[in-house]
Amino acid sequence: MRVDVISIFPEYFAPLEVSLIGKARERGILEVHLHQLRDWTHDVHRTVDDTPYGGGPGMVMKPGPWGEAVDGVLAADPASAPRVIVPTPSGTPFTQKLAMEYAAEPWLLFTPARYEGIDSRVMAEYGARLRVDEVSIGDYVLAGGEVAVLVMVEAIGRLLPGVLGNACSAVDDSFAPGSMENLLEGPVYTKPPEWRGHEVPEVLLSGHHGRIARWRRDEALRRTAKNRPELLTALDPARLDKHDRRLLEELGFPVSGENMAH
Ligand code: 6GU
Repeated sequence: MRVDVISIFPEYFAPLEVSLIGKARERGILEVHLHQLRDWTHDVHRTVDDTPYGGGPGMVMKPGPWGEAVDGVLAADPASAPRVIVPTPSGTPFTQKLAMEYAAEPWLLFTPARYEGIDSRVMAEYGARLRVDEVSIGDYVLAGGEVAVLVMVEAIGRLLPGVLGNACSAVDDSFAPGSMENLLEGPVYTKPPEWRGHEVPEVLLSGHHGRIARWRRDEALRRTAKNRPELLTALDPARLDKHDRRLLEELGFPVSGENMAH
């Protein structure tokens, strides 16, 4: 996969040289191209922002430099076209599902903004020719989109074939479609079996795969009830067995008749 990022702070992306994503780049699975937006300005001050039409606080990023920068990136491969991702707190939520969708693309272009965002005509211009998504990583406001790009590239990059050591690691991620769909993962343990008086749950040492799977599912349900109760109410009742239903009732989330599978 090729990833291009246009930003006034390309140095913000140094973490992409480290760890899993750094290794993926060394192995040629991921190709990252960073671009300085100011390289496409023409004034001595390398200006990228101006006051907003209609008034109001803050500054807006000028369309000119963005247009030239995006055109410059598109020219790298005129036979192809990237999926464009515009990070903004006003965007559609970034989810594991969207990460999986992006991981299947050959080319992504991220356009993280500072100030109050990019002049909307830039998204209109490229939206008419390319797939342009405005995407948010959560309900809080960052000072700029750069950290959001780091988050998204890490979530996407770890899904690329050959990036994770264990091919199954991404399969039972929380939020990944599959057997534990929309349940949080429960606690994990490693050696030693006793640490500072805390013991590893006996079932995990039992070697009994059926009991271990059941225990893990119970813990996933408990943790989801505690930390993300709204995920439990959205569970598909058809996927809940008798044991699930009894535990959910104990936890105060009875599976009501009207939600039951027909
Ligand atoms: Cl993508 N950008 C900014 N600036 N703030 C955010 C965000 C993005 N997602 C959540 N908050």
